[in-house]
Amino acid sequence: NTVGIVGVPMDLGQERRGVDMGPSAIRYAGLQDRLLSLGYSVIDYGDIPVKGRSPVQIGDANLKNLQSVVEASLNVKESVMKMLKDDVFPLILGGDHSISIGTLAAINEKRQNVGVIWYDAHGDLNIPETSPSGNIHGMPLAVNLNLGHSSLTSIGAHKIKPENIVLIGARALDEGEKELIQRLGIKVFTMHEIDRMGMTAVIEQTISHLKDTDGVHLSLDLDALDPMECPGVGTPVRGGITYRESHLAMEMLAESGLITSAELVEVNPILDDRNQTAEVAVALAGSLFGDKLL
Ligand code: DIR
Ligand code: MN
Ligand code: MN
Ligand code: MN
Repeated sequence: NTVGIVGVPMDLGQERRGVDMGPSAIRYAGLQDRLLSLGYSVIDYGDIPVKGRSPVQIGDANLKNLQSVVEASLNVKESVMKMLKDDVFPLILGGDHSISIGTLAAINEKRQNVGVIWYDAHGDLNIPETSPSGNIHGMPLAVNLNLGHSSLTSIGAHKIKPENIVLIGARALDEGEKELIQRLGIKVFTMHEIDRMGMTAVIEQTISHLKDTDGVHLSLDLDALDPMECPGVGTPVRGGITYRESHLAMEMLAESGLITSAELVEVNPILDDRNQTAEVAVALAGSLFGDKLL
């Protein structure tokens, strides 16, 4: 069993500096040793080249840094396709959440009926017409539904079906995102459902919702967790998922055997408290890869 790691030092999908150092922070927090201690082989594919920020590209309507994000996404796609060809488990380290455009583009080339768990305070379901910010990290899940600017949607040929998506931890959805969720009937467990049903039932229902897919990609935005546990994120939203609930979620997903790829995104060491958020990311990866307390 081999895990392939690739870093995407990407910060062009949003406005806070520092999230491009996420891959270093997560590696420094001991990701590789964690996986080795669980009995996996690990291949580190290094980091994907991502352009610097300046000069800021404003050209296209409400899509900041569009051209550089497209270029980086094509490189992410190529690298994840290489991992899939090598038959390793792809584990992608962000970078901001715009990296998912490339990761899912690759996964969709290989698999037909891909499931996605979007563990995030946000929906990332904006399109340029609805985005309040113009930041592409608020758009990748929409792009994976084939919605949005054609230079983003054309990065991947096959798209995710709305019924194969589950959002967990949502608590900061924009109006356009709410409308899209209703219209497409996307399954969402907001903080309300997590509080009300408990994480056990949320993950049980997630697993049964996605059981007939052809593998599930876990897209883990660390801002899904409460900012008290994960302060090192660019867009913190209070009232988030706890550390223990998140471990439980990862442990149950590990037991399900459904997860076939994953990414850890939005870790920003500049905003962090002594690399705590990267350490949480590594701890959760441990549970996702089958670590047991006993
Ligand atoms: C907001 C923030 N919905 C936007 N999105 C974030 O700019 O589109 N996603 N932070 O993780
Ligand atoms: Mn940069
Ligand atoms: Mn996100
Ligand atoms: Mn988020």
